[in-house]
Amino acid sequence: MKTLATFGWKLLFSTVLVATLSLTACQTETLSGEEQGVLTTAPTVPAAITRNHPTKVIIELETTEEVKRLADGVEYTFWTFGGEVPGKFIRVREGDLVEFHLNNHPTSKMPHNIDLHAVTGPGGGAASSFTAPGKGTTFSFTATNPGLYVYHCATAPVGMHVANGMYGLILVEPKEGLPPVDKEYYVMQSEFYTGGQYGDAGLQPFDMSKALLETPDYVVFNGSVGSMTGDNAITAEVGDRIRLYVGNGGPNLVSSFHVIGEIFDLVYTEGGTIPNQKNVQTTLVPAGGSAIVEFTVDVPGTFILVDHSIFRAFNKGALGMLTVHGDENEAIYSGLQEETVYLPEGGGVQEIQADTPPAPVAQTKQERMEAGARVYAANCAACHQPAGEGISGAFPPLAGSDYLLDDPTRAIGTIVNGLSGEITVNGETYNGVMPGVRLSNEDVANVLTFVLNSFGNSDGEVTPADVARVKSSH
Ligand code: HEC
Ligand SMILES: [Cu+2]
Repeated sequence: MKTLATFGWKLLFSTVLVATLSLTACQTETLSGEEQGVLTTAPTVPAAITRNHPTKVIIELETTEEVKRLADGVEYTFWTFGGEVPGKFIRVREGDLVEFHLNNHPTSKMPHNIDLHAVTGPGGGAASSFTAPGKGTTFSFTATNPGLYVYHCATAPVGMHVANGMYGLILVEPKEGLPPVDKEYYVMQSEFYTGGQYGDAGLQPFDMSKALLETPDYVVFNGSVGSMTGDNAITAEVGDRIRLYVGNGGPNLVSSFHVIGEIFDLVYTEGGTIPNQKNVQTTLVPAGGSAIVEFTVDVPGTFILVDHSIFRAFNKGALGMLTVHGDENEAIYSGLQEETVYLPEGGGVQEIQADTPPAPVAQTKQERMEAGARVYAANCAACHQPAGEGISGAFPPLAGSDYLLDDPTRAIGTIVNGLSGEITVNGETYNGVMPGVRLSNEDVANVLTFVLNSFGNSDGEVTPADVARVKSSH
């Protein structure tokens, strides 16, 4: 009897539960109002949506073709959504009706269209948005599925349109919104395939054969080398919770996204809506895909964003910075506590191979300076820092270095042969190892001339003949 009664109650209870659930599922929110979508340029993200109902959102996006900076001294004809690479960040709410206007600037040479992975329909919108130069097209879609989606151009040859910069992100916020955080940023990785090699100066053409082989010269965050470093770094305060919307435009490579010195507390794998993994070091971001990562910054400093396919980070440009300001927390991170000398047998000065091809011959001091700036950026800045300021205790400064300016000829030997053992620069003692950098006489002359006349230094010129003399006297 008792069993039967319990069973009866359970039955009643589950019937009520099922009825309630199906009622919620059937409730479709009604669309009301209309607004203009606010689009932002990376690394900025539009503000979170506060509406509690879907609306009609009008999005206007313009495609352009323009020459912009890919790296220092290197230019590229980018094809863009909104004038920048990556394209503008679009943010709508689940259930919104999006009226999409794609306008192709009259100066474009190519037609373009848009495939938004957030669209359910042929070509993700591409079938309805083929837009010739000087024309505009309109189509509408309902943002049925929440998530972080890539959009890209899908005009033939598709690979070339994507390789030239035509991609961006659209976030469809779930109805219930995303948990609030202190800072949100937009980071998108992609590759460039250029006629010349990494660092080769001038306007670089697209190289189809490298694209087919999937061997890019550049792998970058937010469209260019250095777009997120130094003064362009993204920032936060100690204690902030940070959410990064990470996309990968490809066209070919998968990104192993990692932040040096941080652990992702939460990852929405592949840009879906379930925060399905905690405590992640590196997350995969597929080509044409995304990920949302969240973490709290506990200590101040510079945290480096990389594709952990590490040559891409340190040799092809896939490196960004997050600068965190605030008070130290020595319990979480002590900083250096002790340094001792460790000299195993067989250790010695090593050599690193420079990755710049022989530069064209510089005639004037001005040409030497320009060529030298590129050699510096590619071979010296990683240690001595972009403005030659060095890093106290590790890499001596070249800016105002009394050691260097006392004897510039000695510096030729330093570059060619490397340097180790104790030296004093501007009163501070250094005892590090600088590997010899394998550069042509021309490049050594150029980089030294550049250093001797930059960063506040203002003296001297070194010629290839000077370098040859030092090499032969060795
Ligand atoms: C891998 C890091 C690294 C790279 C790359 C590097 N250096 Fe150095 N450099 C050092 C270190 C470390 C020292 C100090 C060595 C010592 O303590 O004996 C040094 C010392 C020097 C000095 C003498 C000290 C001073 O401040 O005047 C000069 C000049 C110099 N480097 C120039 C260059 C130039 C030019 C390049 C690029 C062609 C370059 N270095 C690349 C690490 C590096
Ligand atoms: Cu296109």
